[in-house]
Amino acid sequence: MKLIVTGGAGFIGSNFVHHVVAHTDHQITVLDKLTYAGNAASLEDLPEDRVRLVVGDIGDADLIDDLFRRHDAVVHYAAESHNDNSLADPRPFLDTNIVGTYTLLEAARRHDIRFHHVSTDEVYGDLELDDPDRFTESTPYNPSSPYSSTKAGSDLLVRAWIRSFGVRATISNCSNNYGPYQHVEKFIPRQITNVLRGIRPKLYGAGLNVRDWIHADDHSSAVLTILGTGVIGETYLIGADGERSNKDVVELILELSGLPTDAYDHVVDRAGHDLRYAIDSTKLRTELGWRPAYRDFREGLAATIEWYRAHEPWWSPAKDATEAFYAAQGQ
Ligand code: NAD
Ligand code: TDX
Repeated sequence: MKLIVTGGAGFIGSNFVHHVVAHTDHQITVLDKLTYAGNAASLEDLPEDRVRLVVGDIGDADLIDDLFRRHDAVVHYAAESHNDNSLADPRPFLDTNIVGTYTLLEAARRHDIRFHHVSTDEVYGDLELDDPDRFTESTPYNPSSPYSSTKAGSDLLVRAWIRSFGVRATISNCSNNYGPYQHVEKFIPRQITNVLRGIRPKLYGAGLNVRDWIHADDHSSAVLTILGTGVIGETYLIGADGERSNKDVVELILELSGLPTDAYDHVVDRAGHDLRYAIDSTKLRTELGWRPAYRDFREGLAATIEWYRAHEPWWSPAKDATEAFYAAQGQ
């Protein structure tokens, strides 16, 4: 299969490209604008005869037309992905997440190309800490931030293009990912690289917010499963039963780094901060037989800390600007 991976130089997209190269014979064209979040170095150890990088914007209709003509399927990861950035400046989120996805859908319609849309559990809003329910495919949309509302909007565009125009698409909504190649603006890499630089980790508010962690490689295996055997028109939730409070995660990073578990700071909370996300992935497991491979968060986190320790040249160019952005907001 000839596959286009949009956003394939970002965190989850690059993990997916590594996964596909290791587990299939597919040829991959990565389409990535290389924004501040994209890094060609995340793809540099991959075979050149299997993976090609095209630097471009998903909103460039002519470029998309040309690429879609020559491929069988597209897996759409490209997005503006960081909630804190979306609070500071929402505009790029509308351009890429909404108009960019629209541009891809129009081309998918013209070329009848198989389309998989990668989305997030944040479209469902948040849950109370003691709510026994988790998100399912039938939970109503209720996004909180500019980021999550533009992802919700993109999901709804995909649904409409399936129903109105017969686009052969599937959608997945995944929980919080961790693993190698994640930008230092995000929670886990920010705290790991803070510790590596001798800076105290920064917890928003009281740190009681809960995220449902999944290793990026498990997200990749789930997307590959859906691309292979998912039913056109269907949505699948992806999660690995990994609920943890932010405070627990910071304490574990400190413990695994050999530091006192209270050596962190509480900082200004995020505006509109979602309290808890939790995914029920029964549909994906029972209908498509998917299972996560990374079941021990402590082990996965220890390996992720080791990856950042060993890859300082990959992350350090972005670290100072990222911390300056946070410092300006008291975070
Ligand atoms: P990321 O910010 O690390 O990567 C995004 C990539 O998209 C970058 O390489 C960037 O250069 C590229 N990009 C941005 N705008 C573009 C444009 N207009 N045209 C072409 N390329 C563009 O994001 P991520 O964390 O890897 O997330 C990837 C996808 O997965 C997103 O759609 C996100 O909503 C979704 N998702 C992320 C998580 C998570 O925990 N990070 C969880 C669930 C779903
Ligand atoms: O320094 C920090 N301190 C802190 O306490 C940062 C950067 C974050 N946090 C908190 C906020 C969240 O409760 O940690 C939690 C995780 O924060 P992020 O890494 O920014 O992730 P989140 O907002 O949960 O969104 C992520 O998961 C869903 C991804 O960034 C999204 O792209 C994805 O859709």
